Amino acid sequence: MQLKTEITAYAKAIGIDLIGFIKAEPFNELRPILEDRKNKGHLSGFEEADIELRINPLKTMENAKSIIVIGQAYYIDDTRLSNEEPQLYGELARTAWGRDYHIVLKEKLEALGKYIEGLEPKLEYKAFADTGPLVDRYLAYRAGLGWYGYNNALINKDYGSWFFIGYMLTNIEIEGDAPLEDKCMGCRGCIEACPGKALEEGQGFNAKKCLSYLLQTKEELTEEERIKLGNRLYGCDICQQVCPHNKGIKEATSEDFVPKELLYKVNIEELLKLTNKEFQKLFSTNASGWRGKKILQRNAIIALGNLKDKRAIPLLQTLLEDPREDIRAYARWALERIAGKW
Ligand code: B12
Repeated sequence: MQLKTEITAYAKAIGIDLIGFIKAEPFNELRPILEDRKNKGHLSGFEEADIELRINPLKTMENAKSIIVIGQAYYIDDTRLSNEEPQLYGELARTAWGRDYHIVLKEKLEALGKYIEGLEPKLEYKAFADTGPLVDRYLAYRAGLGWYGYNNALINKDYGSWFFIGYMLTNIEIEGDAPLEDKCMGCRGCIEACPGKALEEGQGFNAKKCLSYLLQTKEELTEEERIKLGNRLYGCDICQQVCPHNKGIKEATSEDFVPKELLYKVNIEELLKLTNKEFQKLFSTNASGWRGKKILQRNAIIALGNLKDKRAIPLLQTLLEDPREDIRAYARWALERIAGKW
């Protein structure tokens, strides 16, 4: 108990918003959920494909005894945002505001690991945020960080669903926490508001219909899908924005998730003219950068079509000469959309 209290206190001191603990044991109860999604073809393909690895922490670290799960709040109030609004802009979802959360959470976990090593020199650990094999939301649910919403998000009473999840498998025994009793109020607001109709009754979810997926996939997008994207460049927040559990919640205290060099309203003209080096500089520490320049530029071209702003025509016309065939095709589509064809 002493160890757990000390770890928790240190976590708070270094700005970790939420922390909980669970035993590292197979989570067999997850198997039917994952198999069902897989059989229906509703997984995104971005998650670990091997179900055994997803449900059994011992396959990743055979001497694991406990899992420390952390949550990092990322809601930033409008008053902390720049008023700058480029003429033609595309929007980043909150997940891509400020510093890349993968980096931020990894730093927190590493700092925590170092601290625990000082208390328990035999400590071994493996830390992950988002890209690890296990199911992050389930770990956070089991560790008492929140409850599931109909929007599939894990929701916390203080921070709503606006928190990222990270975890650390460790070889030390720590007493586990229990899941919360709280529940989603079941208003169905998210199910109705989801622009892609990805959310289904009974906590179902078809990732392939989620706008967040469409903005990341390298597959060619249909006309209908392109139109649904609006002027989004990366991520979609609608199912969280409409959630009543997200009203009156606490802001992120750290500055990490305040957009700085890269505003959340991204200047599309600039984005479309970036060299590889400039892209690297601006996007390598942003969560939207992992999919590469071409996907973000594709989304920017679709956004120009959807904005239906004639000022975009000269820019789109230059892209008709782009060496990349698919970029030329999306530019043609955007010009037709501005001309009123779609
Ligand atoms: C692949 C992926 C995606 C895919 C697929 C999303 C999905 N819902 O499966 C896409 C690209 C669409 C996506 C989008 C987003 N993502 Co994402 N994503 C992931 C990733 C890598 C794997 C998700 C996964 O395993 N899906 C499979 C399903 C089965 O798992 P699940 O989502 O946890 O589903 C749970 C519920 O459905 C619930 N459940 C299912 N049936 C039932 C039945 C009952 C009765 C109950 C109570 C519960 C229940 O249990 C499941 C197991 O936990 C995780 C990180 C990770 N490694 O886990 C991040 C993660 C889920 N994403 C995250 C975020 C922030 C987002 C976005 C908000 C980003 C954005 N702004 O666009 C959206 C939200 C979309 C949504 N409503 O889910 C956060 C969520 C944080 C939170 N507080 O919930 C995570 C955890 C990343 C992180 N480490 O912080 N994402």
